This record gives sequence, C-alpha cells and structure tokens, in this order.
Amino acid sequence: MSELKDKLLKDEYKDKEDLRNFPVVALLDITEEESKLLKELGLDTIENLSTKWSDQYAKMAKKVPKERINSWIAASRLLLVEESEKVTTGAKIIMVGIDNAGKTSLSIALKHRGALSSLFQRLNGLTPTRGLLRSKIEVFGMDVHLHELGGQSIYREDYLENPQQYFVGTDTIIYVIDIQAKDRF
Ligand SMILES: Nc1nc2c(ncn2[C@@H]2O[C@H](COP(=O)(O)OP(=O)(O)O)[C@@H](O)[C@H]2O)c(=O)[nH]1
Ligand SMILES: [Mg+2]
Repeated sequence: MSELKDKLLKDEYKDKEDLRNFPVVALLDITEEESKLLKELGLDTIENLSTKWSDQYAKMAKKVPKERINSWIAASRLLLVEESEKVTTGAKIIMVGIDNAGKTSLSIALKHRGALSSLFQRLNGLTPTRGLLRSKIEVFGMDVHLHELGGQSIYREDYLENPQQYFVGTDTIIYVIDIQAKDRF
C-alpha cells in the first residue's frame, strides 16, 4: 500500500487494486450522500472525478462547500498521478511570488546553457507572465517541471479559488522575492 492511498482512502479500499474504477465513496473524506450526488453528475469513479470535474463544478458547488469539492478533486488527481508513476520519474516545482519578483528570470537562468551575455540579453525586457507558464528543465538527469504562476492579483485569486488546477502533485514550492523592492515585499 502506498502512503498516499493510506492517507486518502477509506480503510476497506486501501489494499484494493484498480484505483481508477474505485467509486468516489472510497475517498476518506466523502459521505455516502455526497458520493450519490457525484454519481448523479456522472462523476462516479475516481478517474471520472479527476478528469471530468470541471464540467460539473458549478452544480456540485450549489450543494457542497467548495473546500470539500476541491479536496476530493485534489485527492483523486493525486492518487491517479501516483498510479501512473509520473511522480517517480520527475518532479514538479511551482514558482510563486508577486509580479516583477524575478520568477521568469530565475526559470530562464536555470534553463540557460551558454554565454552569460546572451542570458542577460534575454532577461532584459521581460513582460509580466499572464497566468500559468510551464517549462521543463533537466537536473541531474531528472525531468523537472517548472510551473510559474503569474503574480498579478487577478491571477492570485484564481489560484486560491481553484487550487486543484495548480497545486496537485507539487513537490517543491519556490517563493521568489525581490529584496530590493522593499515597498512591495
Ligand atoms: N537587477 C536585476 N534585475 C532583475 C533580476 N531578476 C529579474 N530582474 C528584472 O526584473 C524584472 C522582472 O522580472 P521577471 O522575471 O519578469 O519577474 P516575474 O514577474 O516574477 O516573472 C525584469 O525586467 C528582469 O529583467 C536580478 O537579479 N537583478
Ligand atoms: Mg514572469
């Protein structure tokens, strides 16, 4: 049994196979009644919940607090990510921080190979990232997926309201601060 299954599933499901087709009631923090509601909306299995939740989100949110829904979605996605073993072949790093802190610059610098002068050229004239920016770098032979979360306040609200879209499967969070911009940090 994996640690995740241990943490996220009810006892009777922890050692079972075929996670994709588990009924949603297998999740630790979901009641029979809540699972019936999900079933009526076509989100009957862990796999369906993790892939089709967005179509039914508004309907779910009418009957259940969003925090509960978000935690079910996150749990089902985490379990499936682990099942497909993506977690063991790479790492997901999220870079956050307010706009203009230096997130994109840091991510470009980490990826950069070659002369420093050409790096500085690229860093000049960066414009603020809108929403989510993904890139992949290789560190000691491991694929690292860097996700930069654009720092303007309109985006920041979305991250907190829809955490399951951004934070699932995160291994490390880097919080970037521009220490010269005292008034902002
Ligand atoms: N002087 C200086 N400028 C930087 C440094 N890192 C980033 N910048 C500049 O700060 C601005 C904002 O950086 P950016 O990476 O776009 O920030 P982001 O909004 O957090 O992605 C850009 O004009 C960069 O060229 C640094 O270490 N020193
Ligand atoms: Mg940026």
